[in-house]
Amino acid sequence: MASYTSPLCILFLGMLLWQTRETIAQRRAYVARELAGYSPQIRKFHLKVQYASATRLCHTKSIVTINGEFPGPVMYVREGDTVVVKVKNKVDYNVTIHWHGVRQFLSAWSDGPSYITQCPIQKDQSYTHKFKVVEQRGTLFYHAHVSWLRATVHGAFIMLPKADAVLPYPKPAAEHLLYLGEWWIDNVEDVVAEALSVGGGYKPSDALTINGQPGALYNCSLSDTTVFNVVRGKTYLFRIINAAVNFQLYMSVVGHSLTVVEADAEYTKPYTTNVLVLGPGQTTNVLLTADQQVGQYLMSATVFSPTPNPNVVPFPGTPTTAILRYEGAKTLLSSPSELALPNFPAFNDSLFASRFTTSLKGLSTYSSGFTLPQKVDKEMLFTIGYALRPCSTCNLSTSPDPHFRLQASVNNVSFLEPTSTSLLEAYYYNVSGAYDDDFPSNPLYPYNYTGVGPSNFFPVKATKVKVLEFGESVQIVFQDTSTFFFEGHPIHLHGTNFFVVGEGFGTFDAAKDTPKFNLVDPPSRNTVGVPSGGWAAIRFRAVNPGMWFMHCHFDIHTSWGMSMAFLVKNGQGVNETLPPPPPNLPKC
Ligand SMILES: *[C@@H]1O[C@H](CO)[C@@H](O)[C@H](O)[C@H]1NC(C)=O
Ligand SMILES: *[C@@H]1O[C@H](CO)[C@@H](O)[C@H](O)[C@H]1NC(C)=O
Ligand SMILES: *[C@@H]1O[C@H](CO)[C@@H](O)[C@H](O)[C@H]1NC(C)=O
Ligand SMILES: *[C@@H]1O[C@H](CO)[C@@H](O)[C@H](O)[C@H]1NC(C)=O
Ligand SMILES: *[C@@H]1O[C@H](CO)[C@@H](O)[C@H](O)[C@H]1NC(C)=O
Ligand SMILES: *[C@@H]1O[C@H](CO)[C@@H](O)[C@H](O)[C@H]1NC(C)=O
Ligand SMILES: *[C@@H]1O[C@H](CO)[C@@H](O)[C@H](O)[C@H]1NC(C)=O
Ligand SMILES: *[C@@H]1O[C@H](CO)[C@@H](O)[C@H](O)[C@H]1NC(C)=O
Ligand SMILES: [Cu+2]
Repeated sequence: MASYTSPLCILFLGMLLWQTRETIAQRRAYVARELAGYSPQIRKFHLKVQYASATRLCHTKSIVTINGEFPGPVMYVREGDTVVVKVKNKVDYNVTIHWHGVRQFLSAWSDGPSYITQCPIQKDQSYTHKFKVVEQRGTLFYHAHVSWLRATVHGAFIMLPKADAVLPYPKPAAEHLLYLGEWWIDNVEDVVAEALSVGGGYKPSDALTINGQPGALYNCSLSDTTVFNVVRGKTYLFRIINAAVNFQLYMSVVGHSLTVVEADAEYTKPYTTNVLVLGPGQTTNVLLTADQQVGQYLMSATVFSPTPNPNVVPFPGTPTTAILRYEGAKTLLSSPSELALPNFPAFNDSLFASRFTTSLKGLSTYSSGFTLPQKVDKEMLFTIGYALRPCSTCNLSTSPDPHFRLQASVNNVSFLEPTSTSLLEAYYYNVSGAYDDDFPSNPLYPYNYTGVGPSNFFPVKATKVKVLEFGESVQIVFQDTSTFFFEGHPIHLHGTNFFVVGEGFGTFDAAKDTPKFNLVDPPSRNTVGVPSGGWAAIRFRAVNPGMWFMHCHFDIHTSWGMSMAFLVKNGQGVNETLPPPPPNLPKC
């Protein structure tokens, strides 16, 4: 800790800021201000949720932002820091902020998902989060965790390794921050409200974005295209965050290969590829060497949607682009046709995505506070897929009967969000009736999940949690179902990382598939892309008491109920017991 105060360290942090400043000029002043007040143990931030005006795709609208910035300000912290963040809500929507992927060890009250660990922060109110960055380093992000507000309310949360830590890859010359996102011309909260009232699909976004900009191929966007400056011969670290709302994305750079060195803020064995696959909620650090001729090259992202055809789940078909510009490159971009796009796999190439994810190997079987369980205490199988619910006000032409609404479920339970308390408060204060603790560990009855399933795809709509005893080792197999059609689902768990020990296509077969699990070097993640028409298996140890949301990171699927929560009970020791809530926890 003493090394924090050394001038060398300040210089290092200063250089880091200087090196990244071209990417998003706005955040420079903010970060400089924050670091000026840096102390080794406590890092204080103020996030104000406020409106700002933004123009994209020839239209201007008001968006919800953090501190008026989109993407929001970058938060730099260091492993071991205590982070204190005051969030003030100045908009008409209820808001919470979630620190996506931060383990929140013994600080479940600061996790942020609305009605799970706290009631929302209402207009003109504030809430101060306090948590420690325990054994974590790398790229994560914070985002709103109410409805779909995270579309514009998000920013990077970068955990620098301890000052004396040795990086498992060569030190890059500089680093860049790259957010992938989606943009609607309409107000995003109106889009989701409309979808839920009609009961059918939703209006897809009008553009994909890189650092908030659609890029050269979209109308009225050319001059605002994001530029990443590089110098020929140097190697750069790109911190890539998929902050999109409803789509997995491919990402690629013309003429340059990308070496993955970290995923979801856990180091990986280096893996070199031309195309990355990121689900929403996933982050990936890659090394890029500027080893081509001096010039400009398109960096681009496009949708990976492993559904049967693009009409079932419509998506923006135009790739978003940014420019990788070498120092000394002659011209700025004057027309989109000047530069070639990368070669992407087909929009529905599940095999490519699976090759990518199974190529990621963890650097160790130790991850932020726990080791990979070689034996498990609780084995669970969670089916995930679409479903229907009766709805008298709906008119859904695509369903068997128009008076049904689209839903999604986990083990045939479609999550019903509480409205008058958070689950964690209900648990802590012994308030009965807020939830049931009988979430099923397995489907009600087995069937061929990827074949012709049962005709009854009408789930229970309920607030159910799964109780885990402190210290239990858990294995969950997520199984996509064929209800209507297959779909990939990026499943995110709060409160802990997990090891992804296996994935495959078809119906999980314990006898055949379990022996093939990777118990040697599985990646540790916070979001797993469950293959379309397939399964993924994860393992973790329940050593963080609290109420932990688990949900599909496609916001539309969470809106439809593809979520549940784990209640991890206290253990014996002081460091195994959830402390009381902070005094200013928002009230419902
Ligand atoms: C650009 O605008 C035209 C005319 O409104 C529209 O047809 C086209 O789809 C737009 N292009 C993109 C990429 O949004
Ligand atoms: C991908 O989509 C195309 C066009 O809709 C279709 O012909 C093809 O069968 C799909 N491939 C897979 C693997 O689903
Ligand atoms: C339901 O939607 C169909 C077309 O999607 C429309 O023709 C019909 O009038 C609607 N019915 C009601 C009751 O709104
Ligand atoms: C809740 O119930 C448990 C077990 O009966 C008890 O130990 C605890 O003190 C109660 N908490 C509150 C806030 O009443
Ligand atoms: C499940 O259904 C799929 C698709 O029809 C079929 O290929 C598979 O063999 C079935 N599995 C079992 C165990 O029956
Ligand atoms: C889902 O739950 C409903 C309501 O309890 C039940 O009727 C149905 O059989 C269940 N379906 C499956 C696949 O478990
Ligand atoms: C709690 O502290 C004890 C003693 O320091 C340590 O052995 C144990 O691993 C800690 N538990 C957790 C969950 O960190
Ligand atoms: C905001 O949250 C409060 C407390 O849960 C709730 O009563 C109110 O209806 C919410 N307002 C909106 C606009 O959702
Ligand atoms: Cu999903």
